[in-house]
Amino acid sequence: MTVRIGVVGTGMIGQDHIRRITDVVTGAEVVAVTDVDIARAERVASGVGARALPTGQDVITDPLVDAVVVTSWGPTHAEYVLAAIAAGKHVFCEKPLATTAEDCLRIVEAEQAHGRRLVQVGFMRRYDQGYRAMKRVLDDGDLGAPLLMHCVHRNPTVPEAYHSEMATQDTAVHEIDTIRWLLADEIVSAQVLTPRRTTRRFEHLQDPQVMLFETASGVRADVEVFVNCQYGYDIQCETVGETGTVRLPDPADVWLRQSGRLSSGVLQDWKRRFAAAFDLEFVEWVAAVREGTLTGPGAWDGYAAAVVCDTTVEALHSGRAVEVRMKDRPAFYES
Ligand code: NAD
Ligand code: ISE
Repeated sequence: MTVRIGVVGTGMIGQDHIRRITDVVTGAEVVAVTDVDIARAERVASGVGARALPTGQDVITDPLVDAVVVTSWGPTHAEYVLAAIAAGKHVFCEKPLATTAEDCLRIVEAEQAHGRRLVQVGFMRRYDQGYRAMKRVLDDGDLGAPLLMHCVHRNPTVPEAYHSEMATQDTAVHEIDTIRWLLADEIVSAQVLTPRRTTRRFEHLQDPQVMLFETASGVRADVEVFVNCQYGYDIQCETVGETGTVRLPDPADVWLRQSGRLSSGVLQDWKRRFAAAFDLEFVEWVAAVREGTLTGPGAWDGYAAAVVCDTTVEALHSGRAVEVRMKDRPAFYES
């Protein structure tokens, strides 16, 4: 069976996922798209032989759409995910699941009322081969108990619209999910350090920031977010265990020896850094939709990330360590 997909939001990542579903994934096709910029939706639709429909609701309720991909702006996600659950359709939602923890909880409750998992959140690092290899090492237990994690998330530049809270909500949200997933542990407190600010930033922005997280089992994780680092897109992660450490590999590249220098390139954006992870994310999601058994990051992970993000933003404003106040995980989301 071919999974017929409707896409809500045909901006940058929406177009990239449409290309991916069309050219990379087998067993799926994009049949309908929409965007508030309807001319953009029509342009994108014509490129893949899909229909451009007037609204997200039209796409979600269309009888020819089996599953939905939500790639519109963050504040619109909750409405579309809830509509997809109401229609009984699988929905892949780019991060964030919703922009408030309350909305994430409404989604969690709606999904439980429906009775089976329908929601997957776009935390694509869980599909990156380096992160997966690190998870295998940690799960094997050869390093003993994990004690510390050191993470770095650098972007070359960000636009003026990017504000200090987005360092958490838009950027470190990926580390928040990977810390929870790699350690199979919950984050229980957050603190934010605000070092000397780079001169290469818009005036309103605190950049860089250092986030300090503690997990329920006592692991300490530090995350450096530096979104105007100038030199490239750089993601690093190291976990320190009792008998050794495990570190994320840098993306493969050739080493150049020339003019007395040894050098290799640094990628410039998330699109290329995680291209293979995005591909695998969609291959596995489509396979799971066909089988009706979702295993990727779900609504509970979206909720947990949102609560930790809210706590981290509170910590940024207060300058203090703040306790994470999260609901207990329902049995529905165990395993
Ligand atoms: P974008 O601005 O390029 O695209 C968003 C599109 O949504 C625009 O075309 C806009 O017109 C459309 N839109 C806005 N409101 C809408 C509505 N109510 N109904 C239908 N369409 C609507 O943004 P983007 O960079 O593509 O980001 C989209 C989402 O993807 C964001 O939530 C972002 O956080 C996420 N994202 C994830 C990653 C990742 O690494 N996983 C990377 C980039 C973006
Ligand atoms: C962007 O939205 C992403 O999700 C990227 O992965 C991240 O590196 C960037 O900082 C965000 O703005």
